[in-house]
Amino acid sequence: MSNRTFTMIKPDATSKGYTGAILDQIIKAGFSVKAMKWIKLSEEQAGLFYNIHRERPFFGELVTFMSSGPIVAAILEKDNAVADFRTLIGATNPAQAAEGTIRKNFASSIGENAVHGSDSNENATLEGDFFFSKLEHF
Ligand code: 3AN
Repeated sequence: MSNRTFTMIKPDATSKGYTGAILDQIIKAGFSVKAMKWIKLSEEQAGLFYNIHRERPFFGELVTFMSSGPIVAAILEKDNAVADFRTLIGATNPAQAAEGTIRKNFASSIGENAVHGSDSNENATLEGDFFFSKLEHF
């Protein structure tokens, strides 16, 4: 699965009406969509997804935010998908994100930063499997 990554368009971006523009930027950058769903997470589900951050000081804020509205979850395919997608979205803190990146264009703060992108091939697989059954991606 080294040619696949997992993304979420986060509640700040869906609520501001940026979903279409963000998907357009992702597709124009050469990614193809292999699975996609529009879904609202419960606090429990958001906590499970971000379990690795459970001990971090921002965990409660992160879970509240990620369950505050709908998200778009998707599996994306492209050569070198994980690294290329991290480049496309930019730094975690949009104030430090490079010009033209999705977070520079659409994010407002380090917590509400518009999109998620997997940080490794292993996590891309785990995160994709969290949202999609085998029947839902191909
Ligand atoms: P990234 O999403 O760029 O891989 P991580 O894995 O360090 O960043 O953090 C996961 C998520 O936790 C971020 N996307 C962001 O929403 C949130 N987060 C990270 N650092 C902070 C922070 N200092 N304050 C609030 N939320 C944060």
